[in-house]
Amino acid sequence: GPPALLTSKPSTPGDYAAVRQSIAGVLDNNDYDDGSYGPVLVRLAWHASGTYAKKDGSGGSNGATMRFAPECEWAANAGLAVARKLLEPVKAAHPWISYADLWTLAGVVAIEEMGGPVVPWRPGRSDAPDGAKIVPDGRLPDAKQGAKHLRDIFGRMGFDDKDIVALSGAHTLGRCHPDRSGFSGPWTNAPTTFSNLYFQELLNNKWVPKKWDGPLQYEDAKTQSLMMLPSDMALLSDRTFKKYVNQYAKDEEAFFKDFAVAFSKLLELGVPFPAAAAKA
Ligand code: CCH
Repeated sequence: GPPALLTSKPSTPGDYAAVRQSIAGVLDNNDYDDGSYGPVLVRLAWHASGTYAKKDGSGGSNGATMRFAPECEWAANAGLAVARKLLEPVKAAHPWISYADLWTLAGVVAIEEMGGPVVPWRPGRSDAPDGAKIVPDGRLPDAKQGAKHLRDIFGRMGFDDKDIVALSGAHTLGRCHPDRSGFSGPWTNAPTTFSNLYFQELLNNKWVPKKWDGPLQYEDAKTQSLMMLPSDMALLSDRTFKKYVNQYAKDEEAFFKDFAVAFSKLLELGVPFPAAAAKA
């Protein structure tokens, strides 16, 4: 049955520590993937936020519009219903929190529980009604593309080259699912631990195109058990990106620090916080 925290009476509005505990309580499950829902929760927080455009302030995590069609049906969001459903009992135990705050907080808690940095997070997002105007499909990155595309997509959100590489380090977590994205396999051998292993694997393996029926992806020549997307490989082939890959592979502390800043910023894009609110 569900953890005790989820069956007790609704928590006090504003008790984010209680929400964090409930999220931590639903993370582990030996029947799912590598034993943790952490990675897919991080992906939900990112896709909820990564629709933002700086030039007009549209998109972003505020509104939690991925609850509704068409956003929940975008190809880029395939598989994220798993993460949204997982959080329903948490929402039921803490009905006062908005979905938009819950989804972003869940990504933050998952990263922390998997051994990653503390990511500054504050509440303030509200939920939009079904039928609210949403952004067009196509704002999330396409794994088949390279460095220019990454700069276009992340530049639209206001991120620079260093931010792009730091955020890409989240691929140390989780895996690709053929029934979701069409790609297959994990980037590291420790997909439920947040670390700088992604950068080490990128640098230390010989990556060759995988011979299979699926879309172009790369596998490590030696064990053929790890993968890289074409968009991951762009971090190696672009000189500026590679400089940061080298740095983060050597210095996990620097990666954690830069990731925490960039991920926190990502989750806050477009959110109308009251002017003087402090970070919780
Ligand atoms: Fe990612 N990502 N991501 N990604 N992603 C996929 C899975 C995860 C791209 C494509 C894919 C970020 C950036 C990019 C995660 C976090 C982040 C998958 C497989 C594809 C494809 C989905 C599947 O099949 O389940 C591309 C392209 C980019 C370009 O930059 C960023 C930024 C983040 C977070 C900061 C995580 C975590 C996963 C694993 C999900 C899981 O279910 O295991």
